[in-house]
Amino acid sequence: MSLDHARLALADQGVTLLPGVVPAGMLEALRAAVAESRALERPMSRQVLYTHQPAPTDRPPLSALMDQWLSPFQHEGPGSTRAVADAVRPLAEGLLGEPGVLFQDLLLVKRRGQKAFPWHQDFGYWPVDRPLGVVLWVPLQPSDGESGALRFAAGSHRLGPRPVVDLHNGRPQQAGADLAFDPTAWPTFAPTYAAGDAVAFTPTTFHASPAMVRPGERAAWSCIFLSPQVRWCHANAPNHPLCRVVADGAPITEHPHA
Ligand SMILES: O=C(O)CCC(=O)C(=O)O
Repeated sequence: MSLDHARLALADQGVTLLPGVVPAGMLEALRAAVAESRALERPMSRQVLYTHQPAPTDRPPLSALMDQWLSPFQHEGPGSTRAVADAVRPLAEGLLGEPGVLFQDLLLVKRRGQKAFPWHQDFGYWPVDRPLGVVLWVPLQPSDGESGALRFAAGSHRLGPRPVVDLHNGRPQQAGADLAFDPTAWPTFAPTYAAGDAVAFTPTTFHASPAMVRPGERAAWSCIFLSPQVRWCHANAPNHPLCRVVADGAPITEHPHA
């Protein structure tokens, strides 16, 4: 599929599969980043981001769902994903149709016993003012539903921003908020990913991943490139760690946010 076709599919469906776009060397580098993050005991995210209030005390740690390292591209040397993020930038910019600002990336490892990730949009977790950007999700081995591969509600980006979800229970974080999203109302796009496939989706496309039921683990890497039109907006996710370092209202910049 050409990049133009993929950009149109992304606009229309909110998601598009990009077969064979990630070379073996990049997958190897990302697997090495997972191994290095573990070997160096880099801290994993301890909890789901509760965007507007402290984590409720009765919630388990994030490791009930997944092992996650936030923004490994910001590190230098071993375990850094910076080179891979730089290498996929042209793809992301081709999909955006404009220059991209690398906002954050994630290493995401799912093992048997960890729970399913519920339906959610990503935009509500970010301290930015508009959902203009593209998320690339790259499984580091062939993946399907039984290994907890990411799936999508095709077209659901048309709902626009909906309340941010508590990933431990799939309900809105804010008491009384109405998610107004029914996954059965949208066609489910649940690819079987071959090695080297990636999927692109928008910040408001609802997505979820089932529990891993195979032995071993499912590792994935995701990265987010935003439009340069986007501005920091602390009010969208005041508890995001970047709110401590970026100026509210300023155009977004890349790490180190000087
Ligand atoms: O990798 C996964 O299974 C879920 C990741 C996800 O949904 C996210 O990071 O927003």
